[in-house]
Amino acid sequence: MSNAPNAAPLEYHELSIASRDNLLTLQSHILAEASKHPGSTGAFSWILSAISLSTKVIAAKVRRARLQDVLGSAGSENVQGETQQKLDVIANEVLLRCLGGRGGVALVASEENEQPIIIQRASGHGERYCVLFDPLDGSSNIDTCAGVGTIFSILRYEGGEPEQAILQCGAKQVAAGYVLYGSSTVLVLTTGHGVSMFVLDPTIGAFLRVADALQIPQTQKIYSCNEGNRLTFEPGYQKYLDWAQQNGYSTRYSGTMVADVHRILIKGGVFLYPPTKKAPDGKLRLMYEANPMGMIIEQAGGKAFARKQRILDVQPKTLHQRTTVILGSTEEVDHVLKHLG
Ligand code: P6P
Repeated sequence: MSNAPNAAPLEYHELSIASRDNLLTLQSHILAEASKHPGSTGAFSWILSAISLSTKVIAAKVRRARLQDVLGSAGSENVQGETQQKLDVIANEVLLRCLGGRGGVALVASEENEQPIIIQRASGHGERYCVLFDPLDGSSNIDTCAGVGTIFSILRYEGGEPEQAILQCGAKQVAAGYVLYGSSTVLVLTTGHGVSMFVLDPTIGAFLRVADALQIPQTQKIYSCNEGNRLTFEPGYQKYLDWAQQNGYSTRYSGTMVADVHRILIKGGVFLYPPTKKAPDGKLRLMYEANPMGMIIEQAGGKAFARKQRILDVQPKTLHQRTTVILGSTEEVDHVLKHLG
């Protein structure tokens, strides 16, 4: 690259890569996606922007939790009968506050609230959406500084009473994503056209895109499962675990779905939460854990099943219903399904 006086103008490809790679923020990505839908009102973009803002606030609170004495139990239980961590309540309130002010939101539903919350019953025009979320997945791991996350799912609001309007199968999601508060703060998003990944740069307070059109490896000898429940698994799952261990598989399990699924998205493998004696229908929630994760994994070229049924085809009956989960690399999911008979 010449800087000599009177040198010919530079071509863009002659610039050094460092000055050429464009800094693409989540905001720019959202606007670029919106520009592909000329008739859009921008409501969908506003919702994604609210989720971006919320998760930046949650990330800041998670990282200072021990310093600000917001670790541990809030002394209350959520609708699941699970002890709420202080940060569960805080994260939930942050999301409700940020989404509550956005015009395109008709309803929100949270793991922490028994019923959907009506934001705007009717508006003059344009698309409106239902936003579902698990505000702080794996929060019991906060005290040990392990990864925790936020999971979200976006459906169209197609009218009707909230309790029914929100009960749509996962295949009708218009967007899904999660934020992992791990060694860095990573946001993974799909709007149905592939999977993009962003990392929060705390020095500028922006999510920067680091990958687009993410593809999950088709195979990887890693399974992620809480084997403490193994003796209560149905025989097919136990046969799979025997087969995997006889074929040199490794196991990785953190107890936070977002962290375990993110590892599988990046490295491949299979995550499974089989039925157990304590959770005969599975432990994970269909609407705001399995469905969004299922959409992301499928968009990345993987599979997501509840026993022998595609998770995104399951017709929900209640907002907080639970499901079993087998998701990850196509070949690895097939190995599990083969043993279920
Ligand atoms: P177990 C966290 O409580 C969670 O909902 C998921 O994030 C995680 O995958 C699962 O439960 C862990 O459940 O029974 O293995 O502790």
